[in-house]
Amino acid sequence: MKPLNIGLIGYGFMGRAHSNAYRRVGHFFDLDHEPVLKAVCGRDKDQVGAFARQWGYESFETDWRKLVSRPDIELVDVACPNDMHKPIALAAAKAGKMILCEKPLAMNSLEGLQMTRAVEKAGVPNMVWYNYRRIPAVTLAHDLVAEGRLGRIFHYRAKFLQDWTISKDLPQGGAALWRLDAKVAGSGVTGDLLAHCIDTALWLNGGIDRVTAMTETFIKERKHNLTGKVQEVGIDDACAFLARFENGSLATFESTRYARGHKALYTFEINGEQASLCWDLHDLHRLQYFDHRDEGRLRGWRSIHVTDGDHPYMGKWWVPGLQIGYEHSFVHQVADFLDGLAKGKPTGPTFRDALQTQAVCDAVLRSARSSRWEPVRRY
Ligand code: SOE
Repeated sequence: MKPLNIGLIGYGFMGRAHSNAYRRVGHFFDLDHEPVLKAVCGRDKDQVGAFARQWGYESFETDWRKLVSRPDIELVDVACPNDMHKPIALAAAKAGKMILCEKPLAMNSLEGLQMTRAVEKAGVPNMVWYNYRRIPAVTLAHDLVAEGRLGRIFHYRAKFLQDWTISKDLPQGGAALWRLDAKVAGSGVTGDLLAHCIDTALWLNGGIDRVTAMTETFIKERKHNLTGKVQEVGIDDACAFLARFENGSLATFESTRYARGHKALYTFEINGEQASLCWDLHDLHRLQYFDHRDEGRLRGWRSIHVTDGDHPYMGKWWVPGLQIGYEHSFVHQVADFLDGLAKGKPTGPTFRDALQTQAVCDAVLRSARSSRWEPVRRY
């Protein structure tokens, strides 16, 4: 196996998810490359040093520019807050590094376009961590749709519900709470949660042509952790939108961080002329499937336990019936990236794919402001 030297920037929730994936992938997948945890970067020397020790990184940096310019780093993994994605990706592309970037690609499509042009001009392999595509049941849903089993698609329905920002005493800004700070996150649930739903939807059901949306910010002011002052909240706390896909199907999307009782309820349902399917992150190894072509007396929803050897990715894990979880979607994403690298092929979602998701997010936020249907720009 050829070593592939990783430089990770950011060591929060996603830094851990990615590091875990690099560590495990070679044990379960037969690959040409072996990820080497060369360096991790973060601003706080003590914390990043502790992270490096805990996860087995060979070294650490406190300045991302230094990490990007190190000749021993081949792949830069951008796992820090959204406002830093663009500067890091541009510098990494210029330095000729491969780049894996956390979602959403950027703060908006303009930034996303600059980043996409930069990686394409540099000719460096690139990918965005929309990990839910690689949960085996979601991949199976993709394959069933691609095989045409559902027939003509009429409806796509997705939601992503959480409840962790309901308290008005929760501050915004700083570690972990940057997601509530519009200057750092770019948007609220639209870029953080709906972007996942949109990425899956574009992958399963093709392009979105136009959208009409509404957003709300329920708590208008929160104390800012970095300034200590009570400041206006600029993010969308909730967003719902209607969409028309290019294939003529209609869709509804909804996301909020104010759905008491829901922690990470990502669900989608697709209704086709011949069959329907639905999936739920809280029961992630199951795919519900209904096929109208079944014999009438036996027709009904099948709950497919996606754990068999011939299900996507599952042949690499345990024995049939034993399930895997959330973190494995990241392992699968690294495995596919390394496989693409060996074959000289891009692995989706590339920056360009993620730019299209960003274009839908932008149209949604534009529509929430204009109260009109807005076209989605095609990239
Ligand atoms: C927000 O709470 C969050 O962690 C997102 O940032 C992730 O992308 C999502 O997968 C889970 O929820």
